[in-house]
Amino acid sequence: MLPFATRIGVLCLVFYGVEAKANYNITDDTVFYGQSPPVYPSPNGTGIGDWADAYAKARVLVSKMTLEEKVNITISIPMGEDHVTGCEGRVEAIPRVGFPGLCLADAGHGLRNAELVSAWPIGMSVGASWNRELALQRATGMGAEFKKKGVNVIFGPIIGPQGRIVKGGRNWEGFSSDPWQNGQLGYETVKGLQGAGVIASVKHFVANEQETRRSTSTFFYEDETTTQAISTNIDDKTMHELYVWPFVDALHAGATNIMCSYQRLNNSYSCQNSKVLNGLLKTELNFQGFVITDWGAQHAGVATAMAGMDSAALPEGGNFETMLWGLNLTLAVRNGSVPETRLDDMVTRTLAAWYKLGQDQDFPEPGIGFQADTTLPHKSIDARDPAYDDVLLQGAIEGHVLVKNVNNALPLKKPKMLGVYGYSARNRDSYEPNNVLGPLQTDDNNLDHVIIDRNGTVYSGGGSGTTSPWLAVSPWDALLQRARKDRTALYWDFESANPHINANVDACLVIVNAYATEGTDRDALRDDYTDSLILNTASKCTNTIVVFHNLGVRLIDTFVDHPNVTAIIFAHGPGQESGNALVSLLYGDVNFSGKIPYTVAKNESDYGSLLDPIRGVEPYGQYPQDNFTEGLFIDYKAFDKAGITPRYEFGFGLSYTTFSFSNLKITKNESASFDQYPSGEVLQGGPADLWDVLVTVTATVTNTGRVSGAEVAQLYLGIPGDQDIVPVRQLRGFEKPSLHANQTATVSSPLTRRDLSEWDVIAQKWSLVTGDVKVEVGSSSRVLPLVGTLTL
Ligand SMILES: *[C@@H]1O[C@H](CO)[C@@H](O)[C@H](O)[C@H]1NC(C)=O
Ligand SMILES: *[C@@H]1O[C@H](CO)[C@@H](O)[C@H](O)[C@H]1NC(C)=O
Ligand SMILES: *[C@@H]1O[C@H](CO)[C@@H](O)[C@H](O)[C@H]1NC(C)=O
Ligand SMILES: *[C@@H]1O[C@H](CO)[C@@H](O)[C@H](O)[C@H]1NC(C)=O
Ligand SMILES: *[C@@H]1O[C@H](CO)[C@@H](O)[C@H](O)[C@H]1NC(C)=O
Ligand SMILES: *[C@@H]1O[C@H](CO)[C@@H](O)[C@H](O)[C@H]1NC(C)=O
Ligand SMILES: *[C@@H]1O[C@H](CO)[C@@H](O)[C@H](O)[C@H]1NC(C)=O
Ligand SMILES: *[C@@H]1O[C@H](CO)[C@@H](O)[C@H](O)[C@H]1NC(C)=O
Ligand SMILES: *[C@@H]1O[C@H](CO)[C@@H](O)[C@H](O)[C@H]1NC(C)=O
Ligand SMILES: *[C@@H]1O[C@H](CO)[C@@H](O)[C@H](O)[C@H]1NC(C)=O
Ligand SMILES: *[C@@H]1O[C@H](CO)[C@@H](O)[C@H](O)[C@H]1NC(C)=O
Ligand SMILES: CC(=O)N[C@H]1CO[C@H](CO)[C@@H](O)[C@@H]1O
Repeated sequence: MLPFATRIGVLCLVFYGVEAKANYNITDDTVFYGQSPPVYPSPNGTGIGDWADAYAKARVLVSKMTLEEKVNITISIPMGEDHVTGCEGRVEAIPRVGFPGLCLADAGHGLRNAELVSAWPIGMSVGASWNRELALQRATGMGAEFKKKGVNVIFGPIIGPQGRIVKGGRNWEGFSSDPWQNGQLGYETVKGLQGAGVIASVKHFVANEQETRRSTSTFFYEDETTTQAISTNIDDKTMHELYVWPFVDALHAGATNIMCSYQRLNNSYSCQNSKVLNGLLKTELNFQGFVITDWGAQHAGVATAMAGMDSAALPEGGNFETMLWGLNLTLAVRNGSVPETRLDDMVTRTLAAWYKLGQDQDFPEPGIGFQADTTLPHKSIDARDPAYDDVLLQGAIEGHVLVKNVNNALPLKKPKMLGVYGYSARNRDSYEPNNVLGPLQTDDNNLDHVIIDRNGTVYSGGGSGTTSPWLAVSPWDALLQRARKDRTALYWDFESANPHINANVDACLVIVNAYATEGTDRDALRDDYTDSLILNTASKCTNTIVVFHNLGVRLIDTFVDHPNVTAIIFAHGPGQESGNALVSLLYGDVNFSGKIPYTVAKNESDYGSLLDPIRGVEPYGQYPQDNFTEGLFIDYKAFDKAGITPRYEFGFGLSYTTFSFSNLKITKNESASFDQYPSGEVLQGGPADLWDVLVTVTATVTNTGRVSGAEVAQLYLGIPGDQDIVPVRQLRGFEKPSLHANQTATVSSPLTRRDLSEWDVIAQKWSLVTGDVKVEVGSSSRVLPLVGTLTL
């Protein structure tokens, strides 16, 4: 019964006319900008590559199931008062065929709403660390906690949003504003989580770049009218080279689940967009696992099934009898609207993911360690593993970025007297009086969507990505320990915006934050209260050291050049080891090695149209539109294109030592194929030969300072082409050697066919670049002392 009502956009008018985005060739004249072409039928998962065994087992199990049982596998029932477990979603067990069910839970930096678990550094801290090995270890440790608690599916990692909108409320959950970096760290994270035996739900597919109007207005907002979610209208080239890019890495790593996003894409909801799911994900990228909706992101029954969605996650209060799938999917299969083979494919994909990670053999009872109401008697399951204590601490440390350090302000040298100011220094101990879960849960429910949380320290953001760790060490907690050891006298004020300051203090720490949470975008990139606290302190203290727990870009131009502001640190969201990490850095026990994975501007206006989310619905009535006309030019690519000097460029960060770069070498792999298009077998993620290494770039990094430290060596490529379309430079490599003073290391970055290709919208393939490619290596996106040419 085609066509299905798949495209709300078509039903509701938004025909733009043939004029497509000027820079791109749209080959099919019937495809107008802002519309999604139909792609049917939904491809079956086939069990390619290392999925073969899992598919064989899944097919056997599916063949034993009744229609009603199969339909039940496609539904995640939300946690509710009637349920014992605290799983965010649950797939019912089918004991008749020996299927124990699934527990699905939030989220990307630790298990939410459970006791005896850890708070890992947030995604943005992982990005700031630029450390693949650490990202892998973090994911492995975190995955193990989910598994011990009986969580089959972890709702993470986030590799979209990618920071397109600077005020985006969830940018902190992702790694970086660069798709290549996001892809690299997403790859390691999927490997780690799934290596620990849990299904990684990689989200959000795709281009959910703002919280404002991410869904219908009645779902999260209280507008008078019901408006549809924003439509992100994206051309094919930008889609491939920016928004889908990191998902390809996740798929290449073997991701078994993808979460479709809230918003509409080219006017069709992501979870019923056949071009996105059947086309991009399941055909082009040959995804073998299952697609689950974001919570309540399903807006149609038959249409979502046909468009390639496999699993429905219900909003709170969702009712099996009246939901879009559930009973109605049974009916739709019975009356022929949805072929039973489509349902079989949904269930096969889901069970194949379960088999692929061995959850049929070696997995706790789903939801076993996860109690909805912890005041009731329940099993005590301790998910923590002391073997990962170092990873929690090191992850927190490397996520800190030092951006200013003058007058030898840092490291601190056993100060005799130290002043500590600011609302983010100390735990909010009166924060949650009836605490039966974790001592310090940060949640949007309690923070009222403010841009700063003046009630206490921030180590993570709010919403579904928050955590409830067993312990969290604030800066103040750790400073007390250190002060006792060093016999440092401490003076403090955590509340006043204009603290009294003992004139004899050696230094003043001002510890503040910039909060963010799911469900709303940030109001601002700075606030007067915090800036005045910093300026007031600096007016009375010659050695003022500012620390931000920032969950996104934080502007600092109101005080950056103040002569008494001697050091500035972006601490991001360090997780539970926050205070210990900060103190070990402040005192030079360890060295700073983080670099900002985004651009800090001098002024809001420098971000142009990418500063704010699209808020209003006019002139599009109930169908708000967001044309991604900037193409690839977000973050540093936009600043480079516009010739705007940022305050701190993407990839910038200081150390207690210095580094030099030399000896750039570009070596072609002569045995590789340099044909224009890949021709390998299409595995999950794309043609296998996209990952062939065609070129290797090496360089020498030397620690030229007096202490040991680690440097993030970064590689950028300048691909030839019209600079209205092709960024002047794009990140294509990073390595992080640890070096003693005077030590030298050779860093090596492999460049794959994929790294050296552009998406060809006509051929619908990755096309190897030809001509002279500029190769730059250095310490940030703007300090690139080594320059060479690669001729392809
Ligand atoms: C989006 O692009 C279409 C096609 O070019 C254009 O008609 C429409 O006005 C644009 N919308 C906005 C909000 O710029
Ligand atoms: C679009 O395609 C036409 C015909 O292939 C070509 O002449 C033109 O240069 C292309 N335009 C762009 C912007 O690539
Ligand atoms: C969105 O529309 C653009 C312009 O017509 C097209 O290039 C792109 O493939 C479409 N993408 C999706 C997912 O529909
Ligand atoms: C999926 O597989 C079934 C057989 O199991 C077949 O009948 C159906 O046509 C296939 N669907 C597609 C889209 O190939
Ligand atoms: C499917 O799930 C519903 C809701 O939990 C349950 O009432 C029903 O018994 C299940 N059906 C089968 C066939 O397992
Ligand atoms: C689902 O089915 C029930 C019972 O047949 C019906 O009342 C309800 O309207 C259906 N829901 C939708 C969204 O179609
Ligand atoms: C089949 O059932 C589905 C779900 O109840 C319903 O939406 C659809 O309209 C029905 N189709 C026909 C042809 O009856
Ligand atoms: C502290 O939290 C309370 C409630 O959670 C909130 O009402 C209040 O505005 C917060 N205070 C500040 C200064 O942010
Ligand atoms: C810096 O601090 C000193 C010491 O309190 C103070 O006298 C001076 O005015 C401050 N400088 C500025 C520019 O505020
Ligand atoms: C940003 O620019 C605006 C307008 O030019 C100016 O009023 C404001 O002070 C600037 N903000 C900062 C932080 O420099
Ligand atoms: C590094 O080299 C310099 C110059 O040769 C030398 O003075 C210094 O002692 C060396 N430092 C270390 C830690 O070896
Ligand atoms: C691990 C590490 O890099 N430690 C060094 C960091 O910098 C300080 C100087 O402040 C050295 O003392 C550490 O050895």
